Amino acid sequence: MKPVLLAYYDNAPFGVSLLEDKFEVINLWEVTSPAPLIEANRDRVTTILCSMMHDMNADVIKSFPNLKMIATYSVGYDHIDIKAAQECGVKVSNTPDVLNAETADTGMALLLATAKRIVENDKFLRAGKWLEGYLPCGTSLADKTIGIVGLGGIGKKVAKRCEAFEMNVVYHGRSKQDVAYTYYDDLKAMALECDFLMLTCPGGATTQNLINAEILQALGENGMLINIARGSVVDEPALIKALNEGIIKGAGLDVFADEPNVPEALMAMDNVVLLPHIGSATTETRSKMGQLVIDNILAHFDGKELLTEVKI
Ligand code: 8YV
Repeated sequence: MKPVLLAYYDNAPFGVSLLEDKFEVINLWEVTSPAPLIEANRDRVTTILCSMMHDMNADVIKSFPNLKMIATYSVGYDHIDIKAAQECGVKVSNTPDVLNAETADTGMALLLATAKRIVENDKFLRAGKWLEGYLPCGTSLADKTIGIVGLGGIGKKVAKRCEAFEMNVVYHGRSKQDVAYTYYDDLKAMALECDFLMLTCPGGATTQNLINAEILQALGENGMLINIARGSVVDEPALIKALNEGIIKGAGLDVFADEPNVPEALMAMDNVVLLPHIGSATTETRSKMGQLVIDNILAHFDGKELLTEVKI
């Protein structure tokens, strides 16, 4: 009998059907009420394929007595209790690196769109308002300072792109790195010097609400916030207040506190560009992520080291 792989996610555009030789694949994403399927197979599940919207907390992990591996179709693993997984002898793989450039590009798209009021101008033109004049001017990127919060793989790609846009790049993170950009160990001190903040750090307990009212105040009335990390990194009510009251000038957001629910207050604002968490969403990059998920699962099946194991 083949081991059971529980697929919470379809791994698009790389179908989980590629694993059917070795596993009995149960596609939870195909059914409207997955609970009975999970119950019927709980004891036989050895492998879970999920993504960042599937909460793999300690209770979930422990409820599968024969679980050996969780493969997430995401670089982020804040939805998985890694400590609990390790305690249960469950290996975890993610999809780092293959999406760095893509996610950084999405960050740049949001940066440009927010600073240059691209979406607002598009709506303005389509509404036939060009005949009446112009919207107020946008904000330059060149010669401005951008503070990158979390200079990991994605943050470094953002930094490189910002250099090409003739921006001054500074960063904040857990530790100083061997890079040419100025490091701030104090986030507020960095925000005071920045025109833009770009969030590229991991989500989870250590970065929860890192961007709060005080940091937004420090960023200031001409400042703009770009978030391609996790919604949890930003105190969302504080951000809404800051945008409403002109404490900061604008925001470009790919991620939200309670996805896919986006606060009405943000939807109503013209100085905000909103995306439905599409940081890595191109056919090319999603294919690479999907391939990496499958390669990790097959490596584990064959008793080999995982290609990209999450270790803490
Ligand atoms: C998601 C992401 O994986 O990789 C991450 O951490 O947040 C995204 O790339 C993607 O949206 C699929 O759910």
